[in-house]
Amino acid sequence: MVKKLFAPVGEKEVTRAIVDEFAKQFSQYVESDCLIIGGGPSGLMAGKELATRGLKILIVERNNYLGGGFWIGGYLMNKITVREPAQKVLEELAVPYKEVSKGLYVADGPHACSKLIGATCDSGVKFANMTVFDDLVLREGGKVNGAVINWTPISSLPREITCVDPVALETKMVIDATGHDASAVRKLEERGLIKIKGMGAMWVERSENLVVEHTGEAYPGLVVVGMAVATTYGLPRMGPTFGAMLLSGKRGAEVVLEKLGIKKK
Ligand code: 48F
Repeated sequence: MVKKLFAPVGEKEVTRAIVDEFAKQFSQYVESDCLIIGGGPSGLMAGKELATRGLKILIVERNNYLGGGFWIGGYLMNKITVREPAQKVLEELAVPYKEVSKGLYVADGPHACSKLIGATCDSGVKFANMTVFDDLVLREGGKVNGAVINWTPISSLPREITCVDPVALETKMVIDATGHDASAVRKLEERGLIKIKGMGAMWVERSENLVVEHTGEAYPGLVVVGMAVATTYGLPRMGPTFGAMLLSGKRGAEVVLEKLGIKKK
């Protein structure tokens, strides 16, 4: 005789709970205030800041897991670094860190990444994971008004097995937080609407400042954050230091608020 520790709920109730809740949320987020493509450090940070201000935010992430490159510092070693003043963001997130030399701080990747994901979830951001960004929605006058998405596994199925059309989401602003790929900006380049410069060689001291400085609206309705900024504007890469990703995410959120006419706090 099995002791009844759990509630008497069967398979059909479990399946229905998943389907109903997923469908309800998906339907609600077909329209949002801001759609963020990419759930790495810059996208998560931007999402957290915007949702904290009460905006309806969806992050589209092609992987099952969130966090992008933030789990691992570099070269498969799970310590992440930030340079002054970005340790203040680690403090905000309650991530333990230590100063290893003047102005350079180190933290555990899994701890920093899971805290950032947790804070983003707590702020009210919703996620479409295993979902790949496919294209932009462009309206007359050229403003970005949404994104076309599909299930990630669809792209690895042979054409003879299936051809599944994507679906589209409408939004007021899109943020490209896809890292080195700059996937959303690339869609504009494919149409001759923008010219991508491609990421420059590594130079940490210059790159972090430049990435934060260039964070902004690259095209009406499209804000670029994180490493996608370096790719778009030909800025040097920075390697495994993440301060600029966190601060660029914050800056990107400020730009979205400005564009939507929402006052700074
Ligand atoms: O690469 P990623 O972590 O970008 P980031 O936020 O931070 C960059 C750093 O991790 C590091 C660095 C500086 O410290 O050089 O690389 O700019 O996160 C980007 C996320 O976007 C997802 C991808 O899976 C990752 O989680 N992504 C990329 N392309 C798509 C996408 C796409 N087409 N559709 C959906 N998600």
